[in-house]
Amino acid sequence: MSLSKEQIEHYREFGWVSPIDIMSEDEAAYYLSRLEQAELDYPGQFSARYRNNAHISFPFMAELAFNKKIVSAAASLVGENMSLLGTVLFAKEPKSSSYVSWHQDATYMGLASNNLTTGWLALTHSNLENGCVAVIPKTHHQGMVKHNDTFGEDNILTRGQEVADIDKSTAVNLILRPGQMSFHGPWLVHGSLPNNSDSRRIGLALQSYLGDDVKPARGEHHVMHIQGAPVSNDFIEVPRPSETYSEENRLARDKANDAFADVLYEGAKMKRNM
Ligand SMILES: O=C(O)CCC(=O)C(=O)O
Repeated sequence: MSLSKEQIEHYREFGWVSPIDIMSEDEAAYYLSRLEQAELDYPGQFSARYRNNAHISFPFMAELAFNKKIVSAAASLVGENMSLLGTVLFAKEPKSSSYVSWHQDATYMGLASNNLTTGWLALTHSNLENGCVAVIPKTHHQGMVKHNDTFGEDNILTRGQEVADIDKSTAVNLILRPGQMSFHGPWLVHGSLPNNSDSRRIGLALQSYLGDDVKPARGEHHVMHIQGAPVSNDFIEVPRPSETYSEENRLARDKANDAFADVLYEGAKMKRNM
């Protein structure tokens, strides 16, 4: 399902596009139940501190990264030759104070081009009460801006990085039902508030789909080939898993996570216990 001309224009002008219907609520509930079962069966593998790249060791997560509708929508934004840098499970527990400060994705990613897009797939409802993602329109036009590292206790981001001067009055809330998604660009300022509801708020960020002109600017990057031309030798390619939590895929995930943590924390004053 390629995005329409209007949706692509909206993304280019405002920095995001949402909501996009990917799957039914029933299908999203199926993936949520797979996730919740896997959380029980493999304790710690989806925890707040180990939330990156579960798609490397769990086939049901990879299925989402390869979902035809998602891939074709992402290809409308970055081109047909695509790889995936990583996934992040953004789970906010009921009545939790976890939040995401205003930031741009590309800040510490260590990539040399901005031809990438983050897809955020809602596995639960995502709304004002439970802290949906909010975006500041058109901020991507200013390129990369300065962030301050706060390492805030409840801040979900690695370094608690934050853009200081933001006009929050223009923020737009991306309200999604389970099975809908949004895409935002790497320079769009966005964040989210705590979950004040009695239920979990869970989104899977496909972060990010990379076009074929994207190269590492620094550090080691592990990517999964999604479609089109093979991944450039500048990246390390990780295989799509066919087996749940095999030793090989578990190690591949750890290597990808360690390498990405080195990239994200480069030059940081401290490191969280990841
Ligand atoms: O899930 C959230 O609240 C924040 C997501 C986010 O920052 C992202 O997907 O880039």
